Amino acid sequence: MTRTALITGATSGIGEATAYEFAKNGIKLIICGRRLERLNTIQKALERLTDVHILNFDIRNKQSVIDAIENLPKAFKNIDILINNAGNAHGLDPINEGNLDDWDAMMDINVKGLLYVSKAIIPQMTARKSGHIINIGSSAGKEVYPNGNVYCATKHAVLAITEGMRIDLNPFGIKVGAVNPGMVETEFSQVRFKGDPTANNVYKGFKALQAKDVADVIYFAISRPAHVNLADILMFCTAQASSTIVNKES
Ligand code: NDP
Ligand code: 8X3
Repeated sequence: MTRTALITGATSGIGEATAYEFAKNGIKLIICGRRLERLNTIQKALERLTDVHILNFDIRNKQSVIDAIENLPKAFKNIDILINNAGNAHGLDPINEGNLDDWDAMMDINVKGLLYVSKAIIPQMTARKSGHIINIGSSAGKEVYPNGNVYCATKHAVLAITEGMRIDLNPFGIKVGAVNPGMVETEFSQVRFKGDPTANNVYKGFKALQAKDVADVIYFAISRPAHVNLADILMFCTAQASSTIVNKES
């Protein structure tokens, strides 16, 4: 039977690549994000492969999240797969110089937004006693690096929430796992460094992970047999050994 997936943060990077991967494999899609134009373009491109519905909301707005998911059309109401991907880093400053708005954004999007979407979808999964949730964490959820403070805290929280979900949803047969990438060349650094034209220099001198590399792993995770759950995947590009050790060409 055709499964339906809801992907947050599907307008760029890992979320967009995951939408393409799922569409190629015939999974029905609900794609989410704030940038409506991009959602429209992606919908147009993917509709040749699968049915695609758009949800346009800011994940920080609890009521918008609840309303959007409650009012899904009948054909998209039953969500089998939830990919909690929306998120970003905002700033890279020592804790003593951190910006409160950056901290709010990261906590509100990466942690609270993920919880709002999950809260809106989990009840239908528990009622049906099936479902699969994948939270996109980060290597930053496994270790803290200089100036990463609050971003790392949000990703540590994502991992704690993932474990909590897996434990609490276990009686319902719901799979829960995390995919934790190291550096991926997406719009992530442009957001982190607020549009600085040199933002993507962080990927210079080595071959970083690409969004499709992560999407491949996410698709692998959701295509395992019913009795197999990939609980926690840490992935790096070959040049990266840890958050701070990257083998760059000099
Ligand atoms: P991108 O910046 O390319 O994508 C971020 C996505 O999140 C966009 O689709 C954006 O959509 C969405 N998003 C951001 N803020 C909001 C919001 N307030 N409401 C709704 N959607 C929002 O980055 P990535 O693809 O790299 O990031 C995806 C995930 O992967 C994040 O959780 C990130 O922390 C994680 N990650 C990234 C790594 C990297 O190095 N790139 C490494 C490890 C993890 P829109 O702006 O349209 O709302
Ligand atoms: C994104 C990767 O190294 O900037 O989670 O934290 S990193």
